[in-house]
Amino acid sequence: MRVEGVEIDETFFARPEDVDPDSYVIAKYYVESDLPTVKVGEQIAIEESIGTWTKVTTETEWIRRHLAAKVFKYERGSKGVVYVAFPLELFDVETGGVPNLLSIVAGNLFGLSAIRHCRLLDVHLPRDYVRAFKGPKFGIEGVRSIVGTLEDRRPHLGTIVKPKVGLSPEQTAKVAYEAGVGGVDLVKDDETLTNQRFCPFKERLVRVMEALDRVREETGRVVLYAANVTASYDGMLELADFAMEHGANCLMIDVLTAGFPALQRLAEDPSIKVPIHVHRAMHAALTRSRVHGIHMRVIAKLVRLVGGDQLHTGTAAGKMGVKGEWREVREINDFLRSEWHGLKTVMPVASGGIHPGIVPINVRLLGRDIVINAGGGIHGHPWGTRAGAKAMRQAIEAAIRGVPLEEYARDHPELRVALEKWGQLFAEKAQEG
Ligand code: CAP
Ligand code: MG
Repeated sequence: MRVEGVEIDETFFARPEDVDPDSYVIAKYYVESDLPTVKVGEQIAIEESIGTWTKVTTETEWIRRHLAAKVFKYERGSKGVVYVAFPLELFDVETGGVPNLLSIVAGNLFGLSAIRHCRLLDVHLPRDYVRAFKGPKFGIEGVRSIVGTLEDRRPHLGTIVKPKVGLSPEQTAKVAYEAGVGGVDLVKDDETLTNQRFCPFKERLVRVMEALDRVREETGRVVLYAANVTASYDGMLELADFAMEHGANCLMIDVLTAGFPALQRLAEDPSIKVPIHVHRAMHAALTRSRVHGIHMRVIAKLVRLVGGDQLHTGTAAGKMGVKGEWREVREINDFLRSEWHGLKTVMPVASGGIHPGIVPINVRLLGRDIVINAGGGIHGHPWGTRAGAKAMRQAIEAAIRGVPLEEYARDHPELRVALEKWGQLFAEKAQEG
């Protein structure tokens, strides 16, 4: 058949009204090519379902009828959006999980010579597919219930221990204690710190948990410690088992470098009875280009499927990302906080260059059901970590009460000093790009 002036194999083409969203995984791509987008969609459908570069004699009628993906919606011209529907039967739902899904909707297609650029913008997963996964064990409600913020629902305050590497277990525990007393709800390892010789995981875990027990005795508050178990598969399980046996109350994983099945393995392990904090190191290799790669909203969906309880999704203002991207971050956060076929929610984490001066804009643009994370913005406070944590809590209080920071700072000296040091640094990122 001819569409848009080119020949399209009708096995790989459908009308939008013939695509039932309950029976198809639907991928939305932005593409650039010398061909019309509809032809690019057909090429993706062929490569990622039953075809290859030539007709093969081994193909059967059953295969064609049941397993062919179909291009069914597209923008005219050779640049634009195209939708491809993949029959649910194409996927190994029982054992394949996310790797199989990604090998199909985000697989070979990125390297096809006929396509100059391709960005996977979104993926619709049918209810039956989503329900094959268990999702988060805790979600926002579970995390809030541990921390004790179910009632007031203020943003949580997290800190990344800094310097990101180099402190000994004892020094790390001291920083955790100071941050806890100052008012953080979460202490996390940096994504690059796991089990290095200068700070072995096991000793660090024991010491930090002791420090946070002291914080609890002194203040009555529970502070989570997201201990980074990102490692080889077996190494990760060894660290996680040790952590669970020694009183850990949260684990952390770098989901893209460790892989989605690693997160799923932790989340589905009945002996791991703590929330999982998910860092997205390396995401920008996939997400940063506007024309090529994979959009963060796809990664966010997959993290929710396989059981992350908290996920870094970006900031409205901060050191990472690009100007004006807050609308997309907000949209992802709203997805993580909304109903999705019965799976628990995920608490978004705003991180990267956050300090008190830009807390209100982040809370206003990204929503209150969030973790506001600050490393430099706490440990860089001129009066030290404890005062840094206090200043961040004061900024959060001011933000939720709607009081301008300068006004709030008049009788909150920690906040005043932080504002004097950093002012509105990075605030311009919240403007339109
Ligand atoms: C933040 C952070 C996080 C980034 C990652 C860092 O520290 O620990 O890794 O937030 O970005 O090392 O940069 P600071 P994202 O508070 O000191 O900047 O959350 O966007 O994935
Ligand atoms: Mg970091």
